[in-house]
Parts: sequence; structure tokens; C-alpha cells
Amino acid sequence: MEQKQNPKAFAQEIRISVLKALENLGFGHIGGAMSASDVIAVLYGEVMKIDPQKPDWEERDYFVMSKGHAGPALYAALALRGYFPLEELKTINTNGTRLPSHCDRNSTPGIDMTTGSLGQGMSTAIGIAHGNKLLGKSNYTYLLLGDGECQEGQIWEGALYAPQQKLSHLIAFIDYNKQQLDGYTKDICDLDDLCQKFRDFGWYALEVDGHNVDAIAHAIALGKQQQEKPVMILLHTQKGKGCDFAEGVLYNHHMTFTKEQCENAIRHLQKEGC
Ligand SMILES: Cc1ncc(C[n+]2csc(CCOP(=O)(O)OP(=O)(O)O)c2C)c(N)n1
Repeated sequence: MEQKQNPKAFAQEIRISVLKALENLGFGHIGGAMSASDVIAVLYGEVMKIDPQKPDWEERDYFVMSKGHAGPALYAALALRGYFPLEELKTINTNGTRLPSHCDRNSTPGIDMTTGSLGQGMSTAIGIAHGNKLLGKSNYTYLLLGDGECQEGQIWEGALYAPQQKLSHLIAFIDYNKQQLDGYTKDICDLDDLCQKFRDFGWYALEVDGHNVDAIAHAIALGKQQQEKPVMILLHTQKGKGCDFAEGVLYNHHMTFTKEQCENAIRHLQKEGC
């Protein structure tokens, strides 16, 4: 088992590594990678029971990145933790790579589930959590959903099923950045009070500032205290957070950018520090 990382500094490293990785390509899913960097940093920096030397260790905690297009942020965290060399990040989304644009458990050390078709990660994470429960194991399954993704019907089948099975070792997050591929979620199919909706379905649900690493860690700790219900932590985030050419931009889901934009954004993140 390896050492823990300061999650605030780790989140900035993840953002910087994503930009360095995509710099040569000149395009990528910047918005949703940046909004998810803080929760990934908390999980892979201090919360999850993992061993980068043994990605398939059966006693590990599992992570399902259901919004699979944010793969680059997860790859950055995995590389920084030592699952594979940092230089490999530069191969993202190129021929022959182990790092396809969307997560693939058969390609990448440390990726627990193949994702990209939105909605499916809810079901697969429930399957992992339920399987581990049936085996009498105490490891946790973590799941990250997008808010636009929550417009998928499959999410709500899972929302019904997980409380029925008392999957208390399933801890889910929604990256509630209020944007999806082509606009604001409220204009396309409004999600309204998602926290209350999950409570009504029988989850232990709470909401926090998704860029406050201490608040995220505290919410996870609260979730772990209860033994009966699956946990849903709604993360209020900003799409593109921390990347100056993406933050506050409406169409920042999949963007093209220049090397100069990347370098400036990296400098900005480095100046911001932690
Ligand atoms: C089933 C399915 N329908 C459509 C898409 C195309 N798609 C990819 S990302 C995306 C928007 C997702 O928005 P959200 O879940 O809010 O992600 P985030 O903003 O956090 O990146 C869409 C529609 C898909 N991948 N899967």
C-alpha cells in the first residue's frame, strides 16, 4: 500500500497533467475532466484502499468513472499514483495507446470498469458493490456520475435498486456542474433538487462544494458512518474549473485549443498553487 497525498495539491497536479497530456492532440474533454479533478484527488489521494503495484488486488476499493469521457482526469491520477509511467499520458487517444479517450478496463492498469455509454456505470457499480456484499467483503465501491448523465433512465433503475439491497458500501457522486454536452442541464431536461430526489429513493444523500476537498472527504466520512443505505454525494462544481480557457465557457465539453492556451493555463494553475 502506498502513501497518501495532499488532495488539494493533488487536484492541481491532476489538472496540470491533463493539460500536458492533451497539449499535443489539441482537443479533448476538458470541461468534465476539470470539474471532476477534486473528487478524484480525494479518492485516489487519501480515501481509497488501493495498491498501484497490484491494480487487480481483490481487497481494493473500486471506482467506476461512469462519465467515461472524463477518463483523462482519472488517467492523470493513476499515473501520478504510479499505476503506469507519467510519460504515457501523452499517448491518450492515439493509435495503440493503453489510454483511450473513454475508460476501458481491458486496456488500462487501474481502470475498474469500461464506461462511455452514459448511465451504465450506475448498474455496473451496483453490481460490484452487490457482489462484494454477497461475498461478505467490506471494501467500498465509488461511482462518479455526470449531471447530464442523470437524465438517463438507467440511473433511476439503479436508484431504486441499491437501497432495496442496502448497499451501504456504495458511495456515489454526481458532478453537478449544471452543464452537459450542448448547454445547461436546466434548459435541456431540468434535474432540479437531485439531492432530495435520491433521498426520496432511499439513499443517504448530502450535498457539498465539489471543489472543497475537505468538504468532500468529510461527506465521505459521514456516509461511511451509516450502515443501511447507499450514499449519494452531490458535488456542486463548475465545468472547466481551474482551466482558464474553459472555466465559465458554455461550450467547454469537448474543446479544441492551442499549445499556447495550454501552457498559459498550466502556468495559471501553477501560480494558483494549493
Ligand atoms: C448513452 C449516451 N448518450 C449520449 C452520449 C454522448 N455524450 C457524451 S458526454 C455527454 C454529456 C454528458 O454530460 P454530463 O453527464 O453532465 O457530463 P459532464 O458535464 O460532467 O462532463 C453526452 C450527451 C453518451 N456518451 N452516452
